[in-house]
Amino acid sequence: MVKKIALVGFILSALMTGGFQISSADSPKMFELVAKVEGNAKIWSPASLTVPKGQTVKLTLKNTTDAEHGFSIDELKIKELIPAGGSKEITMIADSNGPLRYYCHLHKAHVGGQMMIQ
Ligand SMILES: [Cu+2]
Repeated sequence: MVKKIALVGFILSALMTGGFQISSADSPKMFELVAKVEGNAKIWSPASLTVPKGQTVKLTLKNTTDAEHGFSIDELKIKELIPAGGSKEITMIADSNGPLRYYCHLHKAHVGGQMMIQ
């Protein structure tokens, strides 16, 4: 009987602390970033993104313009080229502290954004 109570207590505490959420902790968080033209400016949208610290994150980089664009995050050594009208998926782990700047390394005027890490 004492063993049973201890087991129930263990399960309860595991449930309360989220100890059983193994599958959701393992599956990557998905985010989408889009290179687009807004008015006269080329931007990466959204301009700010919050990703979980230390977790695998999948970024889908979409380019809706008619020119090639770059996507870089220096701190994570990410430097990608996304063809006109194309997209690219990258997987990353943000294990440093943010914010990290993301930007297009091809065009200085192309407005990037910042990745917050939480
Ligand atoms: Cu660009």
